[in-house]
Amino acid sequence: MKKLLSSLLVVIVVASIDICEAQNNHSVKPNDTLVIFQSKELPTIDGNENDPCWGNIQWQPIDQTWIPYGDTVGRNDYFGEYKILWSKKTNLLYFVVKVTDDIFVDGYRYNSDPKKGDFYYNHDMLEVFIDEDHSGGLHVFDGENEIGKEWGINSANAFSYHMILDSPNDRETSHSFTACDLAGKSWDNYSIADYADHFQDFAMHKNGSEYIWEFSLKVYGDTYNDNNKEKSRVKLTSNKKMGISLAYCDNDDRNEDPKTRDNFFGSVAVPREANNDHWRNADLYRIVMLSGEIK
Ligand SMILES: [Ca+2]
Ligand SMILES: [Ca+2]
Ligand SMILES: [Ca+2]
Ligand SMILES: [Ca+2]
Repeated sequence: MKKLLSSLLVVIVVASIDICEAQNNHSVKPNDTLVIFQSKELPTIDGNENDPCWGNIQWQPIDQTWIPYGDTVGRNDYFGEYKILWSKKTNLLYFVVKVTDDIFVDGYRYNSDPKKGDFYYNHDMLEVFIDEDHSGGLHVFDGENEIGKEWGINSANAFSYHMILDSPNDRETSHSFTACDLAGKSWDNYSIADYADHFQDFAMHKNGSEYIWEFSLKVYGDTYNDNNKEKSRVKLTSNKKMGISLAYCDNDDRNEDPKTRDNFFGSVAVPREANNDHWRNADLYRIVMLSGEIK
């Protein structure tokens, strides 16, 4: 009896630890390696997931509510998932991301001067975070001294692509977007970069409240320099490890001024104290591994 009681206790303790750590039943943790298969055929980047190569790949969730932390939202308000493939031939990563969002709040207008632009993250927007060498660490600025310690010494240590565009009309597709990210040396001396040309192809298709984002991405290393991009372009190879997370900013109020995001959803479970860290720190990006296996 005593033995039974103690094993019951162990079960209860383990179960409650699990409840504390997991924000929901499908939590993916940063260390749960995502194997990215090679693509036999390349997907057509048209905002349609019907390419045979996508059919062979499993959906991955973007289901962790980072803001407000642990919040639950209805399936109609937001639902998101993604797939990734890679190609040796084109040296590109391919993504398809399916998002349900009841109200699409767009209207962001890009300006490289942060004083003149709107805050992009208060509009509906997809984010892709990539740390090519899975180094982790800070990546906001090319900072020196104290700034470097707090915000990073190399902004190219990892990229956070804030992908934003106006919604196409229903059953139509858009091919142009902005990929915003911070660049510069400090909060006194920075700009909003547009890295849209890091994406070889891009499409977003609207079908009612469902949005299919499909795109291909070039991968750059941490020696990246805007004036000589190709020099830091990384050759994708089998068994290569990287850090990649995806996230979605959801705002559902078109009329508010100023706009404020309602929710921020991410593809990995993170602790409460790191609920909004991806944009500045790559430590908790999900580990991915490029597989030699062709699907
Ligand atoms: Ca397609
Ligand atoms: Ca929504
Ligand atoms: Ca890095
Ligand atoms: Ca929305």
